Amino acid sequence: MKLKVVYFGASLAGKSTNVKVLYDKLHQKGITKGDYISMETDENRTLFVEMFLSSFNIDGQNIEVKILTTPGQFRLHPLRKVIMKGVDGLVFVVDSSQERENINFLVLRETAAVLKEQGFDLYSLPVVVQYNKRDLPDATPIDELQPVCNPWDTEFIEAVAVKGEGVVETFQAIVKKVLIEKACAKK
Ligand SMILES: Nc1nc2c(ncn2[C@@H]2O[C@H](COP(=O)(O)OP(=O)(O)OP(=O)(O)O)[C@@H](O)[C@H]2O)c(=O)[nH]1
Ligand SMILES: [Mg+2]
Repeated sequence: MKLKVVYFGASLAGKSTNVKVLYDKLHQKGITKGDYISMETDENRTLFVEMFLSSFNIDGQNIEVKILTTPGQFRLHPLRKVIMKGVDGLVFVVDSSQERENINFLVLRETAAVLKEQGFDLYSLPVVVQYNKRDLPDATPIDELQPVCNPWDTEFIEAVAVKGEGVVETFQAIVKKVLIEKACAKK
């Protein structure tokens, strides 16, 4: 079974950090397939996409998950459409710093529009919300973030992606959600 999971979120929210750390951790466990592919600008900003494959067996069935990030910068908007094509599940990486609160919301709205153009409803897809940068001294309280950043009222995970905290947990949560969704769709 092949699955596609896309990490989206505001520019500098920590999407690339998540996916890099995740690759290293899954690679150590021997459940990656091929290399980590990345295209960055000079300032380490995502220019096009990062991606890798994770491949593992559950009860004799092979599951192959393609993990991608979207570029957060608004000028790269058209690329997001390509990346979202055929997506099975999403991780919304939220920047917890106070000054980014509005930007998180704008990205949510814009992502819903991008998906709509492709016949997907953001609010019906399996999603996990990750509140990243919880180490920041000005991190917005979760109670304040929830009404803005979690309209699904879905599972959320607190993370400090730079330290690897919450990264694998987020991945496990979204894969579980997608697999449950697929199992229900078969019935
Ligand atoms: N304090 C703190 N900084 C973080 C955390 N996660 C990521 N960062 C930092 O935030 C900055 C942006 O991280 P990236 O992973 O490049 O962000 P991005 O979402 O991929 O950004 P774009 O590619 O521009 O969309 C980097 O300097 C990271 O080191 C975290 O948990 N805490
Ligand atoms: Mg990036």
